[in-house]
Amino acid sequence: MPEKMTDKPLILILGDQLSPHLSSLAAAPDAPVLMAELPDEASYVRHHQQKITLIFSAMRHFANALEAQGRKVTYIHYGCEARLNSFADAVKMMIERENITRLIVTEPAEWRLMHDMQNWSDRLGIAVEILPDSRFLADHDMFEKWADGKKQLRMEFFYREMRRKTGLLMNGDEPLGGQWNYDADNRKKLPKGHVPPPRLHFAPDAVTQNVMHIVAQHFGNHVGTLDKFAWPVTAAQAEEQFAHWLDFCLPQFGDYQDAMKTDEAFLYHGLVGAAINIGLLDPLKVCQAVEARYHSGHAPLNAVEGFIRQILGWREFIRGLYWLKMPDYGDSNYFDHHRALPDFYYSGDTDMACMRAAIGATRDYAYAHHIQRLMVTGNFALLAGLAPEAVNRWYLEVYADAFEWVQLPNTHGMALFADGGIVGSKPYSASGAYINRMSDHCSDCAYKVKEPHGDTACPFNYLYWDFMIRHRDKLGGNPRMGMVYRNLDKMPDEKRSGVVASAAKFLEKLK
Ligand code: DLZ
Repeated sequence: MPEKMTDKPLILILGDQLSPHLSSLAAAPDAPVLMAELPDEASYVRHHQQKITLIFSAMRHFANALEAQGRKVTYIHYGCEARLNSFADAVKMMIERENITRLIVTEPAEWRLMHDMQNWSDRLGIAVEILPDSRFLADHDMFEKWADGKKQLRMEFFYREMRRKTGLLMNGDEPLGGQWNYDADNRKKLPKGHVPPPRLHFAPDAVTQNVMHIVAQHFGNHVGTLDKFAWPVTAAQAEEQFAHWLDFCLPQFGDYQDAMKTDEAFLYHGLVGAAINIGLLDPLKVCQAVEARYHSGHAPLNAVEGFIRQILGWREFIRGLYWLKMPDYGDSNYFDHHRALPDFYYSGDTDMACMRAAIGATRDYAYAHHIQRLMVTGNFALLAGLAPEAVNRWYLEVYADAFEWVQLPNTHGMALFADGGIVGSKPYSASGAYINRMSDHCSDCAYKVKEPHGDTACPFNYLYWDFMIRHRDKLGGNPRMGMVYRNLDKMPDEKRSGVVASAAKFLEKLK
């Protein structure tokens, strides 16, 4: 038989598929593996330096672990094969070099790559098997069936389905404790002087240090710094960090989930998003470990349910919605917002203390927690009318956990309401009062949170009302915005004109 006819499979593993139980690995236990650090992936947006470092280092560690288990791995290091820019280039090289006849790959998490991959069989002349990603707890079919015929897709109802499907936090058919959602208990401000527990960080090992040199050399002009890099880069490290969080942070995670504090980027947050999204932690196991802490009496239900909702509910809902609505989900611009992203989204150089803290954490750690992302940088982008496309790109660049499937619905839909209400039922918008209630930022800010307008007033205050005035035609009829518009109607004319004038002045100078 000519050599070309023999079955020579190859498994391609992508940088966010670093899981030993991946469907592609399970499908062909003896097949060799290809992994590649590629210019196209590293540059399709200007990823934060720590994000590239994390992915390359975790990929290298994962490749080493596969080799230790006896797998043959071809690993292409960044810049070592000058002709190879894309995954298709790398596979083509393997076809030419090794006579590969069949490619096995777990479905990519991003639409652009899936779209590309669907042509590979024709382009490359081999069989291409794209397998489901069983690391997600809801497959495409389940989400499509759930969404079918529904006028509105709301996370809360999907989440209940997922609780029933997995049995997590269930008591027979009923939710444990009698309620599905304890979010109302999870909005406490940190007491004055409260010191959150220390976090487990991982000093860069030799593999990470090598990657850091490459990143400094090729991506040194991308956002962020490397000196505070402390991400777990192996499954063992991610598990160690998670176990530490279970012991020291989970019990108060619920209470302080929405709180913000200057110079405390992590507070009680799990920091597991990046590790789960690249495959170092398994989402179901993480949820089960958290649930076990409730049953053993080590964590209250509001903390445990709040965490599980993020992973089992929100994460799966967002992923289902992304695949349902792509490829044009990000094209909408409900409010017709077109303002350029101000430079301080990269530099952090702003007098607004809350923005400085959120962007500073982003720069230093490729991380900011969900309220900083939603109610500070996201809220500002919405109120100031920044162009969704620019804001989406920024969120995709700057966070270690950001892949388009999770970033786009969260930014475009939840933070910016640019989808006109597919993800959320109303815009998440707030004035400075909310930020003051949930943080200590306002006491050390150049602006005064109690002033509604004027040069020294908190910009969130007048931008909030200016946004409501500008978009009354789109929001005035939304039942969930009724109270806001009733308050606007009661606003004295003098305050109203002050708000509009302050917003115009501020936005004119915004660069
Ligand atoms: C994000 C990223 C980066 C920066 N670099 C690589 C890479 O060089 N090689 C790779 O396999 N994956 C990388 N990734 C992750 C991919 O972009 C990700 O797998 C796809 O976007 C699908 O989600």
